[in-house]
Amino acid sequence: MTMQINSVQTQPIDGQKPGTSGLRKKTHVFQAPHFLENFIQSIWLGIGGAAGKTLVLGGDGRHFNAEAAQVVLRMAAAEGVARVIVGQNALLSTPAASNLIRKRKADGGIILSASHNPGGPDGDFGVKYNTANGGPAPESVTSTIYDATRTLSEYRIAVAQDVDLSVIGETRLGEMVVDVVDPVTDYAELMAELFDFDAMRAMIAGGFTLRFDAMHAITGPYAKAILEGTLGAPEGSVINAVPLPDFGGGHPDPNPIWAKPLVDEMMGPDAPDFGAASDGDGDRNMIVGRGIYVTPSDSLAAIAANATCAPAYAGGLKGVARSMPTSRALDRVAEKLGLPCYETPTGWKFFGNLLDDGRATLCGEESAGTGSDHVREKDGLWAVLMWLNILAKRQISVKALLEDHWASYGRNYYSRHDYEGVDAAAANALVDDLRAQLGDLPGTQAAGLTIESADDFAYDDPVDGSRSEGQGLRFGFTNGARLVLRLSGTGTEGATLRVYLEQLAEDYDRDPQEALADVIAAAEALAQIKSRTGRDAPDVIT
Ligand code: G16
Repeated sequence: MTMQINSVQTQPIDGQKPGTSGLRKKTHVFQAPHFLENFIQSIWLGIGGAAGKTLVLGGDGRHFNAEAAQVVLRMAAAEGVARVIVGQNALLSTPAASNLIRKRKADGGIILSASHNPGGPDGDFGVKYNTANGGPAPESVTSTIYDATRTLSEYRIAVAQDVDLSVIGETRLGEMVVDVVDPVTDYAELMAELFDFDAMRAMIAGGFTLRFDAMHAITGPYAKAILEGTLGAPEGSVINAVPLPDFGGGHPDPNPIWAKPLVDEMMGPDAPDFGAASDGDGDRNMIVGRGIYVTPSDSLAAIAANATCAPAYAGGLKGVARSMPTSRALDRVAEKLGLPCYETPTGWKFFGNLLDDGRATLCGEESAGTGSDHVREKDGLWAVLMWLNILAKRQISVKALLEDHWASYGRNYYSRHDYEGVDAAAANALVDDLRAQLGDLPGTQAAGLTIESADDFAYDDPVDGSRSEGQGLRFGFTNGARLVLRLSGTGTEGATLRVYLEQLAEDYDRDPQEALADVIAAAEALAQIKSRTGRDAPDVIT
């Protein structure tokens, strides 16, 4: 029986411009008539048509994930997509989706997630498109998708029952094959290829204790299978392991604010040896040792310095890359190892070309993202396993490893101050006014620090020659401090002002906020953050 396909008349909907990582909106916005459908049809248009293609589909399980997946399937069937590989119950972590796209040689994939943003009816939802390399669509593709959203007049959707996504195996929606796969299996196999699971198993069998907080988000099943199942960590090592549509009411962002219970436990008297957490869709990570929190920038640098502990990286790294606001701790390691070190704009999509071109093996961001060329997304559990592999090989605690690292390389004291939900006009004015002064600032002082350089970061991709401008205001100071200001591209309410603070030092035992006091004062002097945002203090300090 041929399937009925409806052509639905529609109009462009404002606000469908993809941000740092796909399109993110309040869930109710996505649920409004035609919103999701318009965006999906625009994806088909933006990728030059989906007919005959193979796509991967999955999401982080948040509210509206299951319904949205059915819409995508019906629209894919209407478009003539040949095959959709979908995670059971429409679940896939972002790195697992990236892996499936690559492994199954799919043409691309749709990931339903607003990442670390809260979920639920009053929370956020999101849609990302990843290309055939497994990575987030580059700006050339997202801008074509956006253009399509502005002229769209019709979308096509099949009239059909929901596909049963609870059963693994192949089924059909009209002519289209729907291949329901276990979300964990292929990913777990990949991890076993990369890391020395025997050494990690032996360490855990020898009494090494760990706690992984899945924050009621997507990594629960992955962490249970790998950390408890394969590596033998006792049951209960993975906590909050059941993914929930509202993440249990929590904010699934692995940082000391939102994962406070874990950090408190790690600072307490009965702390396990190792603590970690991941976010809504499984691409971010937080690493905590007994008595010590590891900043994402330090984690990246420590991984770079010790990557050869893991079999997949034993031959050394080709190069490393970090986003511009990420601390320059990585640069110090790269210099010592004689590796190229790339500085890209915020957004994992900018690493794709460097990874594809073999210029970088390891990439990371201050926003709790670390990953390698094994997939084309940042990968939370990968970072956790990398740390465990390093600790198992070096037979050292997290604290000792970090102190050893700082003793050899010096310490880049680092912190990010976020002002969330700020009035968008005020936040834009703050940045615009500061941008207008950039040319006059070098040589002047801000709160006693002398400004050496000031610019608006622009990136020229060395692989495809594309240029991305307006990526954040950078200030270098003569005392080795650095300040970056930019507006987040992932928020859904008002604007989020991010202030990134860094101070190079040879000592390593001061409190970061104290060590950064001068550059914090300089930021205030330059940008009048308090008066312009109406805030006394940041909402989140990482
Ligand atoms: C996304 C991007 C990251 C970026 C982060 C923060 O992470 O994938 O590359 O660093 O947002 O971006 P912004 O500072 O613009 O909010 P995720 O985990 O949300 O996908």
